[in-house]
Amino acid sequence: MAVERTLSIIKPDATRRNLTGKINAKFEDGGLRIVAQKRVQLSKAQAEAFYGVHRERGFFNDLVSFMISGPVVLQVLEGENAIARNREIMGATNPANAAEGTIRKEFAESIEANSVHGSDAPETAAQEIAFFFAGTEIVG
Ligand code: IDP
Ligand code: MG
Repeated sequence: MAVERTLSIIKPDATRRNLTGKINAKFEDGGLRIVAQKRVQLSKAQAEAFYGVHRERGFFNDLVSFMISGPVVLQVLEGENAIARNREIMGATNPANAAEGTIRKEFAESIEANSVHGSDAPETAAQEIAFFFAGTEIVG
């Protein structure tokens, strides 16, 4: 295993319910370190670009509207095997399929409003981190 970094987003359904601290505790208890964090309101253009890979999916417009419906918390998480580890801590995309103890099992409202985003591979993690953070904003 190697130390990796991954991009995490605490989504608007979770910031609205004041769950940032409870979600961050899951990351920290799970062995990940929050090495960058900022609360922002995404623009429509940013949300469309970030989720561009899903542009052809039927849920794309709804997803973009949801992601700009309130503030998000952008984060870089660091740790051993951080990309896969974060996906384990998050749980399955659809909370109905998420394992006990995961963020999505405990907090997600629906398959769309599922509380967190996490990068899915080393290449996307690097791209997604660079999309939102300057190198100087990340302090390991
Ligand atoms: P992931 O977030 O677990 O990586 P992706 O398939 O990459 O899941 O989908 C990105 C996001 O799009 C999901 O987290 C969720 O918010 C939304 N999404 C995925 N599938 C659906 C769907 O079938 N209906 C509505 N929204 C969806
Ligand atoms: Mg994904």
